[in-house]
Amino acid sequence: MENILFQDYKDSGYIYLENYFSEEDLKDLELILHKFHDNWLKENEKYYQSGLINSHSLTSSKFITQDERLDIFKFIIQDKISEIVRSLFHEKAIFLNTQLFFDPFNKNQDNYWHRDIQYTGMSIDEQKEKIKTQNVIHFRIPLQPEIGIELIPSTHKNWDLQEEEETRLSLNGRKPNNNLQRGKTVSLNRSDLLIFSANMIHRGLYGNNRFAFDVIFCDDTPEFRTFIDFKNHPSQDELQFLNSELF
Ligand SMILES: O=C(O)CCC(=O)C(=O)O
Repeated sequence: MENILFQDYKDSGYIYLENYFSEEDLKDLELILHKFHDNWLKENEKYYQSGLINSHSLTSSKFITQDERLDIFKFIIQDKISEIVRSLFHEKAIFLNTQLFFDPFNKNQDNYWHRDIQYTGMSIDEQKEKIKTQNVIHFRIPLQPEIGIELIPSTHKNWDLQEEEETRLSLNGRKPNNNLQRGKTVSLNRSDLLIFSANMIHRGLYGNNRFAFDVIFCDDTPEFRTFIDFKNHPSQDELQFLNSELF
């Protein structure tokens, strides 16, 4: 199973595992996520109303208790996740952060094609090189059925076609939400798992009151470590309860 997954990911940049989590796996997590989200919405109403579609850094949030934070860490390191992480990264991987994705306040808000790396300030030439060696991988855990993620297979290692680059970067009259020929939609249901490279061209499809938890891992390199906010990682005390090489 692990080698097949690795080959799939290597070729296409994503893996879709249908019905991967049980209700038992999700039920405690879901309560914590809703508690976080309800509080987050209250404090960030202004930003939500002006367009935010995600929150992040749940494990350093004041909205959850120490026990809830530990439960999130336990969810992240469970075998169902960490065995896949181990098989996808050539070298050691490290936990980067968490995000929650939801629908925009304005139901007509446009989605946008992007590669996460385009927001790092690197030149296009640097980005083209870095996607060949650097890995950032999202594990998306939908709690609600959602229209899903649209992605362009294999672009985790291959650069855009001209139309794709122009769309992502709003060039030559194209807009980031324009449809792309090679786009492939992966619809998601509660209990599915979608793993995809943040380097690849992708966009979230809004609707159905989506509510998805993303856990993100990256290469454990000095370069990435400078980006990691270690407040989101377990403390030495917490590590006693978490037997994992992912922190
Ligand atoms: O779901 C979304 O809205 C976008 C997801 C995304 O871009 C990401 O996870 O990097």
